[in-house]
Amino acid sequence: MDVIPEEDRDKDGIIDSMDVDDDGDGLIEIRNQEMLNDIRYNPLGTGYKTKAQFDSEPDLNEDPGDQSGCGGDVDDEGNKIIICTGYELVPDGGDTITLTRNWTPIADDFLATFDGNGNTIANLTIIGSSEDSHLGFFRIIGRGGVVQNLRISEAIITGTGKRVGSLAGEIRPAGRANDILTPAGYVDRVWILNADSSSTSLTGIRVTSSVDYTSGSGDIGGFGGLIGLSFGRVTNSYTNVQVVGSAGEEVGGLVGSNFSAIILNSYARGDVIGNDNVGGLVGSNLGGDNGSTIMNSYATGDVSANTEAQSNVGGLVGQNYGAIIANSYATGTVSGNTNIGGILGLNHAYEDSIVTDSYIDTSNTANVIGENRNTKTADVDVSKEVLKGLTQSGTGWPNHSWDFGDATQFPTLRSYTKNADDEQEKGEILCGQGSDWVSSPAGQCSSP
Ligand SMILES: [Ca+2]
Ligand SMILES: [Ca+2]
Ligand SMILES: [Ca+2]
Repeated sequence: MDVIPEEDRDKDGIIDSMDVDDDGDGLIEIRNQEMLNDIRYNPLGTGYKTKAQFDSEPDLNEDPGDQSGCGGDVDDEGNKIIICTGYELVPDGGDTITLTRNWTPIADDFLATFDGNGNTIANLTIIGSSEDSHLGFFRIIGRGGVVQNLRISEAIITGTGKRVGSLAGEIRPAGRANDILTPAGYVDRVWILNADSSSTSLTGIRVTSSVDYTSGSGDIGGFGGLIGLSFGRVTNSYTNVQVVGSAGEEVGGLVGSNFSAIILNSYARGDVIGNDNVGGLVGSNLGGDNGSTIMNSYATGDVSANTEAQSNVGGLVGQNYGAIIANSYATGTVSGNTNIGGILGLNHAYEDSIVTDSYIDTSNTANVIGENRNTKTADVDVSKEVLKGLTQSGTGWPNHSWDFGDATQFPTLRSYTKNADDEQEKGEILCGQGSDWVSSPAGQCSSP
């Protein structure tokens, strides 16, 4: 009887059942909950390491885990390039990995690529204590880390520490080491959603007791539907979750605190409740050394704050300090103590606190900006408009990012309505770095 040879899909000489990277793209296939959990044992993504292997050899330099068949490309001299740089989701039997146990956040510094391939992680439940800061599927998406094309459904994250998000507690900034610049952590096309979008009891992030908030750099509350504190980039992502920071500072539907960071083509739909600096999309947009930008984004949830003397509540952003908000809108109601605005609670006087081409609906009784302290008129250009039926000529917003719909529809973002695999339809991308980020149509960066 003939033996049928086992398949070697990427033809790297390692049969599929022994190959951790069957398709040779450098990303290790993750098929089930156990494998997903094992990612934590190699946050560099250079091999597949189990808990047993990690317990016997925690040093990745000594043992990165199973690298059988990693990569598979062949170099000019015919040598196989054996390298893996991350993970990809290929769920057994479908498009979802359903978690059956509470999740322990992965990695103090996730430095690899995690590509969901459009698949879903369901039932993400994290229960943290007051000792735990950095809660999320990942604790921290580190420098050079990339998370993309992932859906997370039915997420409930409950913690009492700082920096809490469904996907990650924090995204780290760019940095230079040995004269090599490594980019900031990057999140693209990550969607946090309900299994039943018509549900009235939205799942989401609930921070149930007080946070020991101490002002000063590096000590920020940061509760967001997606990310607690971001020093990186979030693009083409959305959340449909409720975010409750009952005593939280910097609370946002997408990102709690956006600090020298970028948010582009993203939106949040859930209601947001916090104490101070609370926004439908972002709690605090802080320029820091490199400036922050929120562009082509919107929020639809109602936003409210508790009893702090100064609450800074915005339908889109709570406070804006030395940072940019552009081409955006919000539709939620806003309520709180002081500095309450349909788009923005407080715009600081600090140089380059810019809010342009951003709108709330004419039916909204709130001010567009609660308190604007930037007296440079060119820096602030906001108004009430009839949001349904906004047009490109009326807004100046780029057609490649926005789908303006008809007179019965709010504008939506094209990156969600078009085929994401079509490079021409991916909408805007970011070109440049530091404070020089500009958005351009996909594939049109004029310089590296
Ligand atoms: Ca193979
Ligand atoms: Ca692969
Ligand atoms: Ca391979």
